[in-house]
Amino acid sequence: QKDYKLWLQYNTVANSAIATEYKNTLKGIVLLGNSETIKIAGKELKTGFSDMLGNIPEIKPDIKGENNLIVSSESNLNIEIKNELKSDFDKINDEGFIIKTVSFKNKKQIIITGKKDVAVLYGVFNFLRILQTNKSTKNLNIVDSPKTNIRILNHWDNLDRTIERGYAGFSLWNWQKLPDFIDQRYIDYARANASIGINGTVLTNVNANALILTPQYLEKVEALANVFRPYGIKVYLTARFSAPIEIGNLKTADPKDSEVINWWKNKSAEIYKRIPDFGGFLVKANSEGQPGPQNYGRDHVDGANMLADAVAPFDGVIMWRAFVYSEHDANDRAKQAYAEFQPYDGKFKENVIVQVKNGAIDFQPREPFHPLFGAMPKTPLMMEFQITQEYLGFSTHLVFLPKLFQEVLEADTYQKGEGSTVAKVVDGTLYQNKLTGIAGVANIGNDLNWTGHPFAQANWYGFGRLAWNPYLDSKTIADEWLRSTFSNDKNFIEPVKNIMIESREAVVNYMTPLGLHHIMDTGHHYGPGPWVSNLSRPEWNPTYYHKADKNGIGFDRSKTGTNASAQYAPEVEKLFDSLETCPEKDLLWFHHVPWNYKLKNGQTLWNGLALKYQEGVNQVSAMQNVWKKTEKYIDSERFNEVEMLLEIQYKEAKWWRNACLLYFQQFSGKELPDGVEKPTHTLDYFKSLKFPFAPGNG
Ligand code: BDP
Repeated sequence: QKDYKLWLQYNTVANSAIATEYKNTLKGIVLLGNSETIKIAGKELKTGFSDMLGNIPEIKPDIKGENNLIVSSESNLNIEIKNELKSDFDKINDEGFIIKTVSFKNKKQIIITGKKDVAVLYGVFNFLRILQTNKSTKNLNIVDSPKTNIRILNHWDNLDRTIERGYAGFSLWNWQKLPDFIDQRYIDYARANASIGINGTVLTNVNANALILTPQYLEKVEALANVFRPYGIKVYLTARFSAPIEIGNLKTADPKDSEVINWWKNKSAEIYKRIPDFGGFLVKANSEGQPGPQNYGRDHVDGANMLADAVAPFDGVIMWRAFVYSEHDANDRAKQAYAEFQPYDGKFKENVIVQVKNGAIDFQPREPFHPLFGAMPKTPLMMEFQITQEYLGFSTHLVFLPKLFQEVLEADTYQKGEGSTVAKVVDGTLYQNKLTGIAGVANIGNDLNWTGHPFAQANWYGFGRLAWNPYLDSKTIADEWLRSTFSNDKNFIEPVKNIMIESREAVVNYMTPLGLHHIMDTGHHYGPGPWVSNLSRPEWNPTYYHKADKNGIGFDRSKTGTNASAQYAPEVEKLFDSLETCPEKDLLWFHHVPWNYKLKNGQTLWNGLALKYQEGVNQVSAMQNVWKKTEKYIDSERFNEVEMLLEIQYKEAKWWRNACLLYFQQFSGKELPDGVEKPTHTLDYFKSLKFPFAPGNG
């Protein structure tokens, strides 16, 4: 099954000139070292060569002749080569690699090296990508290091194997059969992650179950850690704050209680005894009903630092999430995380990193960047992206997320003057933070194709690439991914790349144009529900977010409203605060705008909104037309799957347009403009729809 192989298809190199070049520059392989990691690198090269070129170069015990591929860590390299590469070694960090054509004793060789074996493995995967994307292997000179330390997937996997917000089947982790049964999938998962530089995985849901910390389960976690280790992947777990009560028989989980402190210290020691390179804990505390330090009159700093002390002797890390609600600013959820966390700047221990979602609400199709980025100079902040498409059509909609990720990473916080981008906060260069990271909520399950939608694989891939280098362009990522996953034929790549790049704006247009947000239906977030107003927390209701009325629509977060704009640096605040300068893509995020307001294109807000919904539908229809023409370039299996999925996406885009426009029309009281198709059903019909089959909260 092609789907299963992800971006590691290793298709035969179709262009014979290129294939000949590869064969001529790659006559032998010299693999130095014998760690598991180096063995994996060697195996990967053999698979790659035999699949792409039909033959494996001669495996040589040492460097003889020319045109060899020399694969070795720095320490195993011949001293002369090492000296020759000295200035390159100076440039890389422990996980960075060098791929270079050198002349050694007058003979041309290609070297793949790095300081650690895992860096060599990264180099090998990058080298294979060169072949997969049909780039030249003559005169290579690549020196590349990851820009962040922790490049990690967050699996929201429950112990019963359901996945919160998972749309690709059940959890990969088969707790019942572990530790004795090692599913081949664990290995393939590790390999796929290593190929894009992901070096960590949180196995369990942020809404945590304390049982994972019991010996019964730790034994199983240990088995997974053993599988992942040679691929450079560390295992992390979520820590349920009340675990000392639930599995430790204590009366409290108060972070200042000495028994509690000891319990976590002992628990950590127990884990590290099994898994010496255990990464640490990810914690969701005092959010959405989860227990936390506030239950005992303590704060996030007390909670995080207590856990940080427990793992510090073992170099463990605490990733403490800033996804909280708070009593401050009850009238605007977008302000709450900042209000709660910003005052803690500088108070966390060195091995704590605060994990912040990309936007202040919750993984919407579009949000302005989270105001915490850049606002806590003395605290390492890590990015949390959501790869699983909770609010973006699940695994049925083709939405290329690296475009969204890039928009956030490029955003300028102005916190240290112009050019203080979110990427610089995240990679630590803005404030010289030592600990850095990017997390992605995984979209992976046990579906045959891993991610439900064949194109959702690109989101896993793109996440990994951006975690490695947050400055990469999403177009480059799409290009690489298409070539490695489908074909190098430019008649396929160019049009399909365009639909990927456009797909993000399409979903914004047919779901939440012009800065609208959180108008998805209750609980499961499947489909439109702008009318929903009966949820227990006001800030879970779509009506709280769009605030449509006779006068207009949108959330006034400017200084005439909740003043959320003031959480940004003055330059950004000014931009968002005024109706004239606020980018139209964020208009209704920051302003309550009259229906007759004139948009930049001369349309009234009502007409402009309606036309945006229509544009989203048209974009999906255009995607379908492009896809139809790709049949001759790819396998029929994936062609058919994507074709069916696009048809669903088209239907659902129309559903979104119709339901939202009929609903908002009650307030605007205006006709739909020309060019917008008339809805075929009534508003009551859309409101009556129920979805017992929609995957929900796991
Ligand atoms: C929301 C999800 C919920 C998660 C929560 C979180 O709806 O299932 O538990 O975020 O991130 O997006 O903690």
